[in-house]
Amino acid sequence: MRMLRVIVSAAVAAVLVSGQALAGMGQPTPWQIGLQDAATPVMENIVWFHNFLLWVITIITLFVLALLVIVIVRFNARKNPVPSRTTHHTLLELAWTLIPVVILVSIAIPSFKLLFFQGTIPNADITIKATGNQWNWTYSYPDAKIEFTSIMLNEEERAKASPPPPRLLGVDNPIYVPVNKVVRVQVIGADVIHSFAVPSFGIKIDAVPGRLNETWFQATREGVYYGQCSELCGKDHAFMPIEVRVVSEQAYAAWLDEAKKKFAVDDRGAPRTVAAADQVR
Ligand SMILES: [Cu+2]
Repeated sequence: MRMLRVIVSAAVAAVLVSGQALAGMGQPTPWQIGLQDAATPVMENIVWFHNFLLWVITIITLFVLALLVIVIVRFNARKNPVPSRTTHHTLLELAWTLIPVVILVSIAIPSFKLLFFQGTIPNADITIKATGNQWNWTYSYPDAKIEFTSIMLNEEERAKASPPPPRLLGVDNPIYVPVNKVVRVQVIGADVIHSFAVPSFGIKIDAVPGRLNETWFQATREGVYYGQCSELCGKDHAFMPIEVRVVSEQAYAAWLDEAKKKFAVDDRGAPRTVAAADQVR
C-alpha cells in the first residue's frame, strides 16, 4: 500500500512539474502538457479555474471508482444469494441530490466571475482593430491612424530573421503594445469567419464579416506572444499567425513613431504613405 502511494505521488509530481516546465511563454513547446504560461490577469484566472476543475473532476472520478469497486466486491450475486430488498434511504437520497448541487454552485460562482471579468472591457489605453483576411491579418490602430498587414514569414525569411521565430508563427509586421496597458481588441472578418486567439493572453474571439467583436488584454510581462487563426477559414488557415510584442512604454513610443511614417492612413483608412502622396501629386 505504501509502495503504491509512493508511485502514485511520484507520477502526479512528475506530471505537474513537467507540465509547468514544458509550458511555453507565449508559444507552444514540444511535449507541452499544460496551458501556455499566463501573461494577463484573464489568463491567470483561466489557469486557476482549469486547475480547480481538474481537482474537482479527479476527486469525483476517484469517488465513483471507489463506489464501483465496493459494489463489485461486496454486493456481487455470489456473496448475496438472497438479495436485499431495500429500495429507499431518505438521508442517502437527500445527500446525493444536495451534494452535487453544492458542487455545481461552487463551480458556477468562479465560472461566472471569470466570464464577467473577460466580458467587461475596462477603460482601454489602446485600441487595435484586427481584420481577418484570407489568409493574413490586417491591424489598425485607429487613434494613431496607422494600418498594416501582417503576413507569415516563409522558411527563407525565417532563416534570415534573428533570432529566428518559431516555425509558422513569425510574421513580417507584428503588433506592438506597451506592457501593463489595457488593450481593447476589435475583431472583424473581411471575407469568411476567422478567429483571433492568443493563448498566453487568454483571448479567442471570432472574426465575423459584418460584425465587430471586442475583447481585451493587459499583458503584464514583456515578451513575444504568438497566436493563430482558430477558425477553419480555407486552405491557408494554418498560415495566418498572430505575433504580439509586449514592450516597454519607451520602446512602444519609438515603434509608434516609426509606424506612423510607414503605415499611415487617413480618416477613411486609405494609405497615406509618402509614396502614395507622391502619386496623388
Ligand atoms: Cu483565418
